[in-house]
Amino acid sequence: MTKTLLVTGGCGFIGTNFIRYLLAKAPEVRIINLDKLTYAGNLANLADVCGNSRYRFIHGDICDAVLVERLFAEENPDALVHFAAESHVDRSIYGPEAFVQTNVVGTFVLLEAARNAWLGASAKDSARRFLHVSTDEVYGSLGPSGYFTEATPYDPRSPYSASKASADHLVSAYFHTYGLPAIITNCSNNYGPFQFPEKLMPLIINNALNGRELPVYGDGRNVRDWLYVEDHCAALRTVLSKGVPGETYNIGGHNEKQNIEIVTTICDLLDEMAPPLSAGRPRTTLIRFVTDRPGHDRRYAIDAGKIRRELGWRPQTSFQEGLRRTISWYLANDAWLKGVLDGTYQEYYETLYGGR
Ligand code: NAD
Ligand code: TDX
Repeated sequence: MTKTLLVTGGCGFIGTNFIRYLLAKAPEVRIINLDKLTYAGNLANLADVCGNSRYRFIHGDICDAVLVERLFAEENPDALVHFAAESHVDRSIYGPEAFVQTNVVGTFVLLEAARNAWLGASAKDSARRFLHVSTDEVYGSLGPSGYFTEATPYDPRSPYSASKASADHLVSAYFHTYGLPAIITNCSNNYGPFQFPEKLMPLIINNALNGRELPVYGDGRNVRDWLYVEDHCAALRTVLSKGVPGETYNIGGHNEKQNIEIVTTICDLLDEMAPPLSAGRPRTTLIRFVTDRPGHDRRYAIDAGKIRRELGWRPQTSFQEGLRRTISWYLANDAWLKGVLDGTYQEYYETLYGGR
């Protein structure tokens, strides 16, 4: 039986990978993709699937309640997978308003539309799902040891993570108050194809390819837990089919790395895989330590034991393999990279890194 999924933010990094993953692996699924096409959304990511009868694109804003309600009435989706967000921490520091608007108000609009459309279906019995894709950043910052579990209290530190935490609380409230069959996932740092070059990995790949400085914040010893994006897509598919409404699932790679290690590994791989810099200069010589990000969380690490035990998901891609695949993708998709590095990006880069 065909299932209709309403996906929000499907033209961004994870949404694109998720849609491509489902179109390839889940023939029973039909996807409606609602995306505003902000700077982070790129229609070209899905150009090759736009003729697929299992795919429909709608250009629009999740904050537009009339549009969202019309889509629920027209398409009668079985599930919603909510990716749409302002997602970059540094941008939230310089301009928090859009984060509150899309991440909090937008999520509220979707919740209201789902509640109205699915009214009467009890959370226990309904096959509907409101899958809210969130982040480990809602838990705040860890010291040198320990892990975030689903029971870790929320302690967001940036406008981005505060807006995601607010959205998570609203989703949870709609489960408890109205019985909306909602599930929340909190995932660690993703990497892979189609990631916009404001995030650490693609920014470093792009700069290192072009012989530009590689900005590392603070002492470079902040730790992130890196997960290959396809493993995240598989986890979300598992949660959609087996997850229990009202539950939260942490998703992580058990793959903690200091930022400086990420940057030097990318440099070494590019020296091996890409044309050399002039005079064979190693790319690590481009590294520059710059002023730290305000409120920079020191360490994130996920305990993904619950999703492993209860739903049987675990990551499949080793870090070495994932990083090689990511770098190969950027090398093979030079035109994509050039396409997103327009004047607006140069302005952003200058504002953020100019005087640093
Ligand atoms: P992204 O910034 O690459 O993409 C966001 C997408 O949402 C873009 O296509 C954009 O056009 C769209 N969008 C933004 N505002 C919108 C609006 N008002 N209406 C409709 N569409 C809108 O983000 P991403 O990295 O793909 O992240 C997707 C989701 O996963 C986000 O909710 C993010 O918080 C969460 N997440 C990301 C990571 C990560 O490492 N990237 C990790 C954990 C959780
Ligand atoms: O130029 C840089 N230099 C640098 O040292 C950039 C862009 C980042 N960094 C550091 C900051 C972080 O410690 O690298 C680490 C990773 O930074 P980002 O790629 O900006 O990711 P992060 O802030 O960890 O947040 C990401 O993971 C959780 C995503 O952007 C979020 O959307 C997700 O929720």
